[in-house]
Amino acid sequence: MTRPTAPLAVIGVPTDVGAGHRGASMGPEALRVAGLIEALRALDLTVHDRGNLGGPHNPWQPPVAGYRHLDEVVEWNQAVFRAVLAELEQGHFPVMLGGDHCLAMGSVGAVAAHCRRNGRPLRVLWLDAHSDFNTSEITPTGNVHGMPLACLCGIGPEPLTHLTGTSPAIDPKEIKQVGIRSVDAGEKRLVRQHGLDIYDMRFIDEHGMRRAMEQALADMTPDTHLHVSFDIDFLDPTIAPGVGTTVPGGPTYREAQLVMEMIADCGRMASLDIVELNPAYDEHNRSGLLAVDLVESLFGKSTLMRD
Ligand code: 4U7
Ligand code: MN
Ligand code: MN
Ligand code: MN
Repeated sequence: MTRPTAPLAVIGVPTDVGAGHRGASMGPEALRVAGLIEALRALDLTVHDRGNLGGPHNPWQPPVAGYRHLDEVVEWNQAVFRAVLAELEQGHFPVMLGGDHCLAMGSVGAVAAHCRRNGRPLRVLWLDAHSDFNTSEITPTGNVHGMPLACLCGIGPEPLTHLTGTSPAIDPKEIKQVGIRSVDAGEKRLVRQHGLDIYDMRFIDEHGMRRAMEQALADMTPDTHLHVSFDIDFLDPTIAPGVGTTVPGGPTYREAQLVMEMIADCGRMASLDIVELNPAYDEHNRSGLLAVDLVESLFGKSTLMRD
């Protein structure tokens, strides 16, 4: 088993401006209250809790020209981009506590910029019920948390596609998606057009989670930077009800544990988003507690092995 040796920098991103439900802004505190920081320290990791980033409040307006709260989403992501890049430059392992999934434009953008500067290959592992590849033309909702991967691939409004200076920030070939079970009609065309490698629930039913993860983690060179973007709605809603956009038929507790263990074993993870936890929809923080349990496995906690 491999554990990251870099000190972790935990960055709270209390935004829900990208979502269609209020409350993901309470996610960072719910994860801390569930014991995330202590759990990571108990694994002998060095953890700097940076507290929460600041950003514009949620004006709770309807979408304009296909985007809800575009200006606010841009401002939050500029802050995320700066904070994450600063941590990477100090050799830290950034852990973002969301907050809605729009924050991945800033976090993955910073990781991509850092990899580009240091000549390191990048892989983005997207654990989600949704493929988050919408645009203003095809989105059924206007919610920008459904668009981060398209923006990172250069499809979207200028201020979001150019957060890192260069666009596209990432190549679709660098993305692997696991757990997908909700893709909108226009979005389907787009993910096919861009050749995204998607291990959807049908694949997992037929071949099992082990095979899906083996393929999603295959062919990484030793210097590959693996960024994991963990949307809590990846999990089946019977075990994780605390999200705004539940989709039935997700991974079970055991399947989710295996996902985390296989990522830990691959030894490449160098940054992480934990997003979309919405305490307003949770039951006594059980989804927050489950997230902490799974994140422990992600950082190498295992039943039988210690080192
Ligand atoms: B999340 C949706 F229409 N596709 O675009 C949309 F179903 O970050 C949902 O994965 C997006 O939670 C969910 O609004 C975004 C919808
Ligand atoms: Mn340090
Ligand atoms: Mn998502
Ligand atoms: Mn999702």
